Amino acid sequence: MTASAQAPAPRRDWQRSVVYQIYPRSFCDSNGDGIGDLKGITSRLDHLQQLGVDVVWLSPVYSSPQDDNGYDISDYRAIAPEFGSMADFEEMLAAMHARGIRLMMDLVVNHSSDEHAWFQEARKSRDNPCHDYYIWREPGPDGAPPNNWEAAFQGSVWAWNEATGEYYLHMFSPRQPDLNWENPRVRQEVHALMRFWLDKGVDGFRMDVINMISKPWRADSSLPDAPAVREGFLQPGFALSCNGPRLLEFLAEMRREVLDHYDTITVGEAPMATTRQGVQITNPQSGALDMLFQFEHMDLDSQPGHPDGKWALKPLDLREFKATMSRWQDALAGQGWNSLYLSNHDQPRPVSRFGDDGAYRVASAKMLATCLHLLQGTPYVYQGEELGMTNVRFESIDDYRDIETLNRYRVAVHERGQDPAQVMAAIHAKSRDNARTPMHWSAGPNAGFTGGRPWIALNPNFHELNAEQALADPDSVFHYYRRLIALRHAHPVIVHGRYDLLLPGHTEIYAYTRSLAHEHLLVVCNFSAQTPRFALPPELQASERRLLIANYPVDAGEDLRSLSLRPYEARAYLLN
Ligand code: TEU
Ligand code: CA
Repeated sequence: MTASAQAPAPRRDWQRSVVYQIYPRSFCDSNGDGIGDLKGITSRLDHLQQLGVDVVWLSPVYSSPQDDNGYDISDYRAIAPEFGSMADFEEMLAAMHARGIRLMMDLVVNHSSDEHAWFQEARKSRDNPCHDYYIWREPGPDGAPPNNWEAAFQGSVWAWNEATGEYYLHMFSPRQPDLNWENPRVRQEVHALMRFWLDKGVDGFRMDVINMISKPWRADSSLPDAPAVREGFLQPGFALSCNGPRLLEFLAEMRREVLDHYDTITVGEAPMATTRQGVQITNPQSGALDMLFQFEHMDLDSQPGHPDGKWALKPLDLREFKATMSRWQDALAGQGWNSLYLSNHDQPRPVSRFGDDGAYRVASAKMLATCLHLLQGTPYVYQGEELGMTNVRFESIDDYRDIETLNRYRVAVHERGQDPAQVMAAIHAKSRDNARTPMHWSAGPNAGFTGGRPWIALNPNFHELNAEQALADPDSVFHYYRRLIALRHAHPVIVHGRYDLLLPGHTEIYAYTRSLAHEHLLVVCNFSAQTPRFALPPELQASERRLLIANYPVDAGEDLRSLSLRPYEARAYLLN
């Protein structure tokens, strides 16, 4: 296909959209095998419609040995049997479309599963036609791996392939070999599989680690050891494999070959991305994608440069959080488009991480949502976030299922002799399974998630924290999210207004304004259990105000010139 003249005009309604992420394994099980599935999703679309979301991002449902819960795909054109059939998929898609909800699929093409036919072929011999679909290196001296890079899920990024006498590269698990995007045939295969799903009627893609498809080294170069941050151990290889020189070219080609021929919504996941790349990739004229997931705000509660990476905990400094969010707000304004998230299937629950999941759970969940949803960008809600679901604290490592968590425990405790209690404390704070315990639908058996035995244990707090209870309570987190989403749809200032940070140095309050023509939106959020005072800046004092939303009862006539905020209080006013 060539860049045709009949390409549809770019649609911008993703700018006023809210996206809801479904992690299918944990959403709703329809047949009692303990695993969430497509029919389960279809049966719960009322929930999404009531919430008012516009788009669903569905984590992978393709054929997969499930080494990394579907982020290891063995057939890009088939549905994994545990999730259902292609007919179930089509039924789900039609049911979403009937409700005006669009569907973004997860596109995982930095790597495939080792069970994908391409890799099964590629590993047979060096002259196999698929061999060059993957990234190979000769062994080092004594047959050792080519270098000291450590994979995201522990161990070397190199795995040995006996039949060819070579190592192959895997940035994640050894069962997720990296594809070689330098090979044009790989790119054509990806374009073809994207068309397959778009022709079926899906509306776009969330693209897994998309900035890893171009490696920052030459296809045939030998790869030197990474500098040691921990003597005698493997060294983090992640940063060394993102953002290669051909990234923009590969994405432009994908846009030209595929995306421009459909009406799509796209978001690229981009660890290590800078605001400069954010603009390059999401600029409406010259960029290839609508949005990017950047990670800078997700890194602020780990110690920078620490060899234990995300597991080296550090308390969040709100000033850093504000500075990071503001940098992205400012850099992309008019130049690109932000995606706004505090939560997804890889991250702990935001109310536990940035709020208070005890006495102030409801207040702080609402405060975090206020702060995020009134920024410029497209907000993402991860399943259960709209209920204020919390982190889980399994006592035994045996209750965890996530490959990253299990490998971390094994290596830290059994290979490095770290204190198991400390390792577990970090797992309680950061494990990806915090987000993956089943969705809480009701106070019934297994929270209404399954009639069988769930693949991962539930968070025991579902008795008092579940969708049935939340829908019946007008003051619930759910109804608060519903109102925030409706506000975005109703007020252009929330979508397009200019962002200005107030009080950058305040350690407890995150306050900002959004301005469009003569309209100003004022957002005040208390990130603490204290009662700090907020003073309205003098230039805003004369204006008329209308309260848009708040998480505590508010006296309409209250003097905003000096306000004592309650724990985790949030308010948003329209000022004229
Ligand atoms: O994640 C890639 C990524 O960079 C991280 O979020 C990663 O999971 C994190 O560093 C671990 O703490 C994507 C997917 O979202 C994730 O679920 C997959 O495991 C990974 O790619 C591999 O496909
Ligand atoms: Ca099932």
